[in-house]
Amino acid sequence: MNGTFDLRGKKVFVAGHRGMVGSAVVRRLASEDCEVLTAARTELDLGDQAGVRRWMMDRRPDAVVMAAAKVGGILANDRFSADFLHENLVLQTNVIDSAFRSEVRKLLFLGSSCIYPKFASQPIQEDALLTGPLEPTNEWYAIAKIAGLKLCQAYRRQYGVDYISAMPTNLYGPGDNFHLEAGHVIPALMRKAHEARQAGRKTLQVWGSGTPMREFLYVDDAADALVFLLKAYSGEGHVNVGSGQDITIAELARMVASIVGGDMEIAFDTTKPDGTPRKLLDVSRLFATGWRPRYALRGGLEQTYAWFIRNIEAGQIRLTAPES
Ligand code: GFB
Repeated sequence: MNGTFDLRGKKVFVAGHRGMVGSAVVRRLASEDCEVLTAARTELDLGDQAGVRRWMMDRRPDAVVMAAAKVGGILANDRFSADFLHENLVLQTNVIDSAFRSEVRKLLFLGSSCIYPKFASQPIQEDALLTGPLEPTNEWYAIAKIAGLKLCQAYRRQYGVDYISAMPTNLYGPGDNFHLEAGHVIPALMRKAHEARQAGRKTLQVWGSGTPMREFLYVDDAADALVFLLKAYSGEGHVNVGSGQDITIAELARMVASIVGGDMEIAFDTTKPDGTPRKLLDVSRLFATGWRPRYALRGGLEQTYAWFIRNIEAGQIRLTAPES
C-alpha cells in the first residue's frame, strides 16, 4: 500500500454516520487523533446538491468516508430498482463532487461485492469488474456503485485527487437493519430465529434453496480495514475487503439457530430468489498488507445477537422498511 495519509489533527467527515458501516467507522476513528465530523439529516440532506456544497465549503473536512447509501437485501433491491439506482447515484455524486470543490484531500468510497458479474470465477479478483452480466436482483444498486467507483477514478485522473474505493463483502453486526423484507440475510435470520424461539415455534424460515454461498465480515472488522485503507492506500484500483471465507446459507441458518438457542427445523422457501450463487472475494491485495479480520463468523454472530438482545429491550433495533 503506497499512500500514507496521516489522520492526526485532521477533520474526517463520515457521511452516513448513523448506518451500520458509518457508525462502526465513527467507533473506529475514536482511537485516531482526529476530529470526526458528522451531520444529522435535518442539518445536511445528502440528496441536496447545493446544501452539500455549502456544508462542505463551511466545514472544510480534510478527508471523507462515503458510507451513506440506500442499502437493502435481495428482495428490497429487486423491488425498488429505481430508488436503489437513483438515490445512490445522487448521494455519491453530491458527496464526491462537493469534496472535490472544497479541496478534500482524501476520500474513501464504499462499494459492494455485488458490483461483480453473477458468474465471476471465484474467488473474485478486483479486475473481474465489468467482465460479465450482473445479478439481476441487484444490478440497479451495483450499477450505482460501479458509477461511484468510476467517478472517484475519473476525479483522480483528471484532477489528481487521492480518492479511493473499497469493495466490502456482505457485512453484518450492530446497527444492521432487522426489517424482515428490507434487511440482509443475517439480521433477518437472527430476528426470525429469535421470534420463533420467543413464540415457542421450532421452524426457521429461510429464503431460497439454502445452496448459495456468501462471505461475511463483521462490521467492526470492515471499519478497521476501511480506516487502514484511508491511511495507507492510494491508487486508482479498488480494493476488496472481506474475510476470505464463505458458507452456504443453509449452514449459516443452522449456525444462527444454534446461537439463538433451540434446535430448530430449517424450512426453505424456494419461491424466494437465491440471487448470486457465490461471491467470495479475492482479498489477497488487502491481506498482502498484513491486515486480518479479528472476528470469525461464529464470534461475530454471537456479538451481534448479544447486541440485538440488549437493544431490543431498549427499542433501539432499526427496522427500516424498503421503501423508506
Ligand atoms: O443478504 P441477502 O439479502 O443479499 O441474501 P445478497 C443473501 C442470501 O441469503 C440470498 C438468502 O441467497 C437469500 O435468498 N436468504 C435466506 C435471505 N433467507 C433470507 C432472509 O430471510 N432474508 C434475506 N435478505 N436473505 C445483497 C445485495 O445481495 O448483497 C445488496 O442485494 C448488497 O445490494 C449486499 O450488495 C452486500 O448477498 O444476495
